[in-house]
Amino acid sequence: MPAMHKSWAEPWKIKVVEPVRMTTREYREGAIDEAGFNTFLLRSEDVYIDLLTDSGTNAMSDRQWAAMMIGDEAYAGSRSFYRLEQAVRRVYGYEFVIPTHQGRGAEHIISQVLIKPGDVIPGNMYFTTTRVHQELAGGRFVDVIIPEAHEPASEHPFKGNVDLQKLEDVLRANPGKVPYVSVAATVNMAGGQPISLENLRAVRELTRRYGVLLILDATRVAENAYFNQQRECPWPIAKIVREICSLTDGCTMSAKKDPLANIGGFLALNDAEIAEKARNMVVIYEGLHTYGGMSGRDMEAVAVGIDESVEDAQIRARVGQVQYLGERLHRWGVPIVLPIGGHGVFLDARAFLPHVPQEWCPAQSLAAAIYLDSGVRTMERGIVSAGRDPETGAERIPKLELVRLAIPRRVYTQAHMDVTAESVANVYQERERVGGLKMVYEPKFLRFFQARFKPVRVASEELGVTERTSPVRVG
Ligand code: P70
Repeated sequence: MPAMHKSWAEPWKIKVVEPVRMTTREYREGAIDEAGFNTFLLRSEDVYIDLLTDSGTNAMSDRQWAAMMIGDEAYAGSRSFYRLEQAVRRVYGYEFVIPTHQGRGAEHIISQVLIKPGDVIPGNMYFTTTRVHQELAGGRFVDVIIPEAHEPASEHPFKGNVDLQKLEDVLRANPGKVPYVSVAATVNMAGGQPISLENLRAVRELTRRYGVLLILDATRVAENAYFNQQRECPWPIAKIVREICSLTDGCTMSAKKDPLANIGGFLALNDAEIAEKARNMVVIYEGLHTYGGMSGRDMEAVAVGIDESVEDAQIRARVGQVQYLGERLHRWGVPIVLPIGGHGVFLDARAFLPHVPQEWCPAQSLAAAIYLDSGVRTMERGIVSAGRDPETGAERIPKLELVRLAIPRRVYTQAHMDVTAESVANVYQERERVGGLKMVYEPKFLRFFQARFKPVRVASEELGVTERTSPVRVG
């Protein structure tokens, strides 16, 4: 292995650049108003530094681009599919590979194949698309993550761990009704927090004992492996990734994250019968089982990206950049989720805006305020994302009310992180001026993507101050 220096640096140099645009505050006021105060509805042209998501926003390597040129666009039996299949078998170790257009395509198929109406699916915290597909298949998600995961300030090194007692209680109380346990590595909604190998082994033991499957959301498994390496087990990343996968029966993957592609995903399994059912479903919703919604060149890019994603130097620099931003904010006293996660820094909007009640969507409002300050785009991960209970229609009130600054892979420099940190610190200094938002348009499914908001005028008596509106400041 090459010598590791104390400081990380990216194991690549930049060959192509894309200009970004800076705008005035006045311009951004118009843009966010037009977007209904929802950062998902902004035009990317109006964004300066885009930290909305690390999904599909990766910069590909010259090798990935080169591989795209030799993509085989055959409808059936594409050579590029077999390359992808080989990469998945080599790196993750699953036998059967079913390509999908992206992660949620794989989630849809595994949910339809394994879940019956009335089933219960325990998991280490919900993810929006994963849960909605479980519910659409007639299942109900039950959160069995450790309680520390819901505490932004808890510095537990593996906040993605499963509460084994809680899991066993669910398994015991629902015989024949748990088709599989759903485990994510890392846990997005908890702040990009890892699960430990030790915990995963114990979960594996329980699922064996109760005869249920264990399905991994492998979307950010290499990032999880980095934390395992640093905190638990000093193996190379590739070996840890392989170990995590070997403890599970299959995985869903969004190739838009870890595997460094712009689009794509797959479902991977070890059971031939389940794979057969899934392959039969994929042709209805995604495409033939040798492309599943991806073009041949997309599959090439994913295949090469999978190998790059488990290189030690690559993952160290990737997570290192996230840590750099998080440490800056933490040092300046900005409330963030600790420990700092793998794919982004999560601001604790309740602690940031204690004067904004949760029904006024503090995280949504904070994301709008940061955009207004600098043109940096972030994402709400709080009450708006949590949505409503499909049975009762009641609002879900999550304990975590967060704003995520997700870092695209290989896209921004340390200087971009500095500018971002300065902007967030600036909003923090002026936080008293940021108020709330109320939803004026609410879509039925995954409402956070398309919902629209209007600033709420905060009654001055409630705050003990004069005139405040949000997130457009008045002072
Ligand atoms: C994000 C993206 C996608 C994702 C994920 C995990 C742990 C599955 C998927 C689905 C995109 C996103 C999705 C919903 C709400 C906001 C943003 N996460 N599992 O930004 O994969 O997007 O390929 O269908 O994080 O975190 P895909």
